[in-house]
Formats: sequence, C-alpha cells, structure tokens
Amino acid sequence: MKKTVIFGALTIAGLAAGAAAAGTLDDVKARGKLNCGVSTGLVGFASPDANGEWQGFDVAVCRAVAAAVLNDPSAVEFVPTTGKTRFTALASGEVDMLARNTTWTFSRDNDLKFEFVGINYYDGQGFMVPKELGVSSAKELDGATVCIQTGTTTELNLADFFRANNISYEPVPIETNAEAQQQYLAGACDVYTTDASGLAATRATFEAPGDHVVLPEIVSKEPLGPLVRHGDNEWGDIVRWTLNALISAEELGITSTNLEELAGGTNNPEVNRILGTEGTLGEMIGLDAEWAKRAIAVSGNYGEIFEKNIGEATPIGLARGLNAQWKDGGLIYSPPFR
Ligand SMILES: N[C@@H](CCC(=O)N[C@@H](CS)C(=O)NCC(=O)O)C(=O)O
Repeated sequence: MKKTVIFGALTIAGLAAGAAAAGTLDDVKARGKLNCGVSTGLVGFASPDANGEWQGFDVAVCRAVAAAVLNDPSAVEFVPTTGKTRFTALASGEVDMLARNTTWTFSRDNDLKFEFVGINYYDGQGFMVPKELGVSSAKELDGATVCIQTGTTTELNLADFFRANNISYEPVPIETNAEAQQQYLAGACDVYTTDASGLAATRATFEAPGDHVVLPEIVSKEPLGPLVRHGDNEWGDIVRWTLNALISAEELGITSTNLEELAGGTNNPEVNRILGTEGTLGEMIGLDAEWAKRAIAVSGNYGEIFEKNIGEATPIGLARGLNAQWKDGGLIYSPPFR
C-alpha cells in the first residue's frame, strides 16, 4: 500500500516536471481555449446548469482568467476532475489550472510540485449526520461509518481526528460528491465529512435539508484556492493576479454595475491601474491594459461572485465569515496593484 502511494506521488511529480517547460500562456492562446479543471459537480462551486453551462464560485475564476487572457469568458473547456484525478490532470498538462475546492498543503506544493496562486475560500472540515441519530458532537461518533472522498485532505484529517480522540470509525470510500450524497442518503454511512462549504452545498440539494445537522466541530484548516504547475511562473502570476483583481475590485468598490463608468478614469490611482487607464500593469504580465477590467466584467468582483453563487441569499447560505474582506474583519486580502 505504502509503495503504491509513493509511486503515485513520484509519477505525478515526474509529469509535472515534464509539462512545466511549456509556456502555458502561449499554449492557451494558440488553443484559443483555457482548459480549467473543476470538480465533477458541487452546486454553488462548480456544476452545469439546466442548459449545460458550468456555473459557480470556482467556475467564475476560470472564466475570469479566460476573459483576461483570451478576451472571451466562454473560451473555457471545463474538465471535471475527482479528488483523485485532479492532480494527474494538472501535472500531465490536460488542464492549465485547477479551480476546484483544493486545499493548499505542504505536500501538494512541494511533493506534487504545484503552485497555489492564492486562497479564494477559507474553509475547514466538518461532519454532517441525520438528525434522527441524535448526535450533537463529532466526539460522539465512536464506531460510526463515514463516507469519505478518496484522494482528499478530508481522508487524512478524519484519521487524525478519530485517533486524537481515541475513537474508531469505519470508512466508506467514495470518489465523487454525487456518490457520497447518494450513499449517505441511502444510509450506507452514518456520517458524511468534507469541507464545511461542501457540506452546505450538498445539504442544500437534499429534499429535506432540515433532517440533517452539521456538527459544531471544524477539525482542520482547508485554505482552498486555484493552482497551476510549478515551473511556469508567468502563467502562475496571471492566474494569481486575476484572482487578486477580483478581490481588490471588491475592496475598492469596483462592481459589475459601475465598472464601465470607472473605466472612464477616476481619481483613485489604484482603481485606474487595475482598470488600465493608468500605468502598465497589463504589459508586465504579458497581457493588454484591459485584462483585469475584462476579468471583473464577467461576473463582478469577489463579493458579487460569492453572494451570487454561495452567499446567504442562496440555498447554500454561506456567511462571509473568514471570507470577508480584511477591512471587514475577514482574511480576504489582495496585495496592492502598483
Ligand atoms: N479540500 C479537500 C477536499 C476536496 C474535495 O474533493 N471535496 C469534495 C466534496 S466538497 C468535492 O469537491 N467533490 C466534488 C466532486 O466530487 O467532484 C481537498 O483538497 O482534498
């Protein structure tokens, strides 16, 4: 078992090294399409709507990058990946980036050789159980069967949590969120554990969400963000600063409603630098002056993207919490555009 794990890691690292030589920006431009790895489906984060159009908080990052680079937010091939297949998809060059509730960890950065370009959602792992079980704390789960997605940090944290609390569990390994939901609702496991945002998104699709409770314990830190391969810093910078443009836009009050007006010039120099009416920031990352303006135009700033897809007015109902702007007491903070 141990050998397989090591072999898997080496294979991914090897692929990463091979694919890293290419200039991803040139590849994307030549192809005329961004290949963006997303999940297989998690409502609010990434899922196809009734017309087969991908929608969601993570999808918005892919579209913003496509708008910045290709001047076309629809020039994206969304590649569904599971917890297990996502890293091979990125390392092999099948996708140019991943925007898929993926936790930034030491080994994904250094062993798998990826570059997390930022954090678009500060999360943590939680547990959901049917109300009728009468459980009020994760520490009462001794002997429970637990649905768990393979290839995730969730799997590792689960083992750590039960070990630290001296209780046991029986894992029911599954590969996708859809499968987890099905198994959990069918009673194949007593508990479903994943990122708390994922639990909220999953529960929102249940026929009777109120029959299920999310337990109070958050047992890990899950900083989720987009990632690219090591070795292509120019491409990493483009994805990083596209995300930062969305975040800064919210901080500076640039919205989908006033974008055009502000792009006519303002007396705030940072707004002007972002929107390309002052300075040469676009040129510095190999793009044109309006790259960030186009990224923001797709679905608005970070806050607008949050509210529309996963915010309190949606069935998923997530509060900003840690994901509020730093000025509002949260952790969302973009370095300056200068
Ligand atoms: N953040 C964790 C978990 C990521 C994960 O796979 N989460 C599940 C549940 S929220 C998911 O996205 N499922 C979507 C899918 O099955 O495609 C990690 O990076 O390992």
